[in-house]
Amino acid sequence: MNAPSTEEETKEYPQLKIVIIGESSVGKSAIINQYINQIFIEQAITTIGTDKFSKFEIINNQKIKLNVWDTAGQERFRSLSPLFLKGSNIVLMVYDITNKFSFTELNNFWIEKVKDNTDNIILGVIANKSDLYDMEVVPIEEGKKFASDINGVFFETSARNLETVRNVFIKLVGVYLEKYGNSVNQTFGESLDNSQDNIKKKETVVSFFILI
Ligand SMILES: Nc1nc2c(ncn2[C@@H]2O[C@H](COP(=O)(O)OP(=O)(O)OP(=O)(O)O)[C@@H](O)[C@H]2O)c(=O)[nH]1
Ligand SMILES: [Mg+2]
Repeated sequence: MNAPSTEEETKEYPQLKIVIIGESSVGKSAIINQYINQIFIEQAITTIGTDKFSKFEIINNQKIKLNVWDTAGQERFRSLSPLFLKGSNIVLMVYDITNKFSFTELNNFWIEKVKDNTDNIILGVIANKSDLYDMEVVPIEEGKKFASDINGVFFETSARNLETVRNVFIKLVGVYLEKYGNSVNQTFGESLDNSQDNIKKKETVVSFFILI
């Protein structure tokens, strides 16, 4: 086994599990890629199963490890994504402002999965693809109303724009820490492991399982 090589690998930090859900093509992976790697992926590469990424942030003077779970929106994976909601601290529900169905499915399908599989979470509702405002079919007011009805925090993002994406993560982690994080030494979410998780690391979690 190789010796840990960075400070992050040798110290334990509080962790939060962040899960991103929503219909296929709304831009879940694009948002995560922008946040973790500061790149925008033009082509659609549909997610198979679930991918996990890790990143450290300093928020409210607290160094914290964010474990971000990208899930698959395609209908054939629908039975699986809810499993990954278990143990989450923050859930991001994403829709595409140019796709009405992606918005109505948040209410018709996804919110129930969130309610059934989570406890004490902070919920974000993300109106993505804001750069395509001339093709908008879901008025912002509808998105805001939905967010407020489910006690979620509303955001507009474009996965092309780092600021809009980063704002979501920083704000929601801040809200989470304010609401649930009285003890900064506590380990949140999933237990700490000894693997050499590092910033920008990606793990494909269940893909092989789904393909058999
Ligand atoms: N213009 C624009 N295109 C975007 C934005 N976000 C994502 N896209 C594009 O939309 C397509 C789908 O994005 P993905 O991130 O793969 O969608 P996904 O939600 O991960 O889809 P699944 O993995 O199938 O669930 C890609 O071609 C992206 O480049 C955005 O904010 N603006
Ligand atoms: Mg994806």
